[in-house]
Amino acid sequence: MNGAQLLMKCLENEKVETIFGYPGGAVLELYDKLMDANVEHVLTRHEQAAVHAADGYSRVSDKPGVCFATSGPGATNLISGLATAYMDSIPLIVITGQVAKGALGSDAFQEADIKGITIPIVKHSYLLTDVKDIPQVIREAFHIATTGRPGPVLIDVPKDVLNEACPENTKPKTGKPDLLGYKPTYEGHPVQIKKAVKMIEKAQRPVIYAGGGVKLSSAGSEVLELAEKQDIPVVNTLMGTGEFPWDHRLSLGMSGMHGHVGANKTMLNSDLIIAIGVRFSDRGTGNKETFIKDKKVIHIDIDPAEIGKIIPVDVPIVGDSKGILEKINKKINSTTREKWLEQVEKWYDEDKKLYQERVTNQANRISAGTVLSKISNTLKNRNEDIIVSTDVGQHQMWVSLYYEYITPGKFLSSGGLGTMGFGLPASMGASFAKNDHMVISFVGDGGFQMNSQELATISRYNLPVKIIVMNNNCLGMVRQWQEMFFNEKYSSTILEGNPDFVKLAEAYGLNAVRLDDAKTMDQTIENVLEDKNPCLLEVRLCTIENVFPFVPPGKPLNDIIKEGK
Ligand SMILES: Cc1ncc(C[n+]2csc(CCOP(=O)(O)OP(=O)(O)O)c2C)c(N)n1
Repeated sequence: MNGAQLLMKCLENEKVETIFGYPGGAVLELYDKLMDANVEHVLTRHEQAAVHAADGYSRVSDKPGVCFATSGPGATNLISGLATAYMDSIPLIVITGQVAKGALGSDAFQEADIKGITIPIVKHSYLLTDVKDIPQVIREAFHIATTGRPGPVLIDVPKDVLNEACPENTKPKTGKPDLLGYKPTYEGHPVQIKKAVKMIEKAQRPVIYAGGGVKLSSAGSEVLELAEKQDIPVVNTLMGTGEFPWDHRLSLGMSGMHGHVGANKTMLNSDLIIAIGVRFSDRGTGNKETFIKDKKVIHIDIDPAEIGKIIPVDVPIVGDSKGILEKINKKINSTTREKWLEQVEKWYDEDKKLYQERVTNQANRISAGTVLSKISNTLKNRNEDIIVSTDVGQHQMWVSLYYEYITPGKFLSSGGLGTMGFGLPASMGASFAKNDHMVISFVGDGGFQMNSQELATISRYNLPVKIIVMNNNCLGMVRQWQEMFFNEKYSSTILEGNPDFVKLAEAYGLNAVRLDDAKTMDQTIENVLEDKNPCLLEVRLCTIENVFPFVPPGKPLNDIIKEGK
């Protein structure tokens, strides 16, 4: 048995079923042995797409995504995907080929120090220089990627290590590796938990702020129990989307720069923020001083480095959100908060009215609001598991504002890095993980073209992905900032020379249709959603349609621009 065979055996031992990747010289031996292993390999058309697909696979399953690439350019094409996964705490195992050990550091053909390059954007990394270490490194990598705060782990393997014969009887490792200095905390300190219970019971205007950590720890039902027991409204970050029932009386939706007015006002006027698995990103907090003024903060997070990083915290609880909330829920009394909720409801209704009016006023034309409301309303009447993904830009924010029907663990978006080009390959990966689910992939015309070559992969595997290209013929979000903050100087944001997206999809063998007439909107959308095959819907939007509400960067969350000109 050689290194490549042993590596594949170790991956089988970790129950890996699907690997996304792209071959090359340094991984020829690995790809040779991959064909004999009990693992499906998905050949994407670009390494960036492979790593985003592995990421999408991981986001909707309880497994880390796995990705292969060759040395040099193959490895460097993974960088955006690694950084995306790192920022959103997504567990990945990324295996890159490397030049032979003897050539390391010699600027050999296709040599890049990928371990060095990626140090700030991985949870951990290895240069695997001894075939004997393969079982230990693979076991450790899976352990590190999936425990504590999850994240991507990179393993760089020189090609001679893949070819080398292993000592007899070398076997994959099982069990929990004992790693010096790596002991994630899960339990939460009992004294802090007690303090949190008291603080919540004493609060007059508490709000729960639920982030991506709620999804990662599957703590949705515990958040729900706490909210109901204590009658606390729930606001989510972009990464927390879908974890709290969207139609619950206590649900306020997303807060922050493009958050709901009701959610933002509730956050600012609360006297206690119960932050669960959030990292207080600038997009969420707006002006930090105003954000925390006159309020206490309880922060539950598995990563101690997050506590106090951005804002001061009164009760820090380090550990797994689910277990900690279970303990809080056991200890805490039930109560009702009529006065606070009456006020919150007023803000919420005011906000809702604004949206409903906007959608009603736009009923005769194709707008983000009308299209997304129509898709959301059609799908919520079906009893179906649906995965929703977005790319980055205006359409991403429109989805979070108008598309209501998102269920736990079924929302994919690049929240932290905001990586254009993420959406299409991520939805592809999600479709491999959950092949019985419909996957809806909302993309802008800009971001779509960053990885549109993956239409080939979608077509090849006949993945039931519905690609909704929100085509406004521009880099909408950047154009909006130029309109609002740069005196309408539209520098390089109009996408002249876009292809015919319908023809492009058809060229890859996909069904495709264009929506450019409001009269046909309902029927066109219904037809697309009925289609069991992969298909693309191009939605022709007006270039000047902007996203509102909008809290300008660095401003307090109540400094809200509700409508455009
Ligand atoms: C890889 C990458 N490059 C640049 C940006 C900066 N950026 C953020 S949003 C945006 C515009 C996106 O345009 P489009 O994909 O058409 O979506 P829209 O905003 O129009 O919905 C750009 C260029 C980014 N987020 N990611």
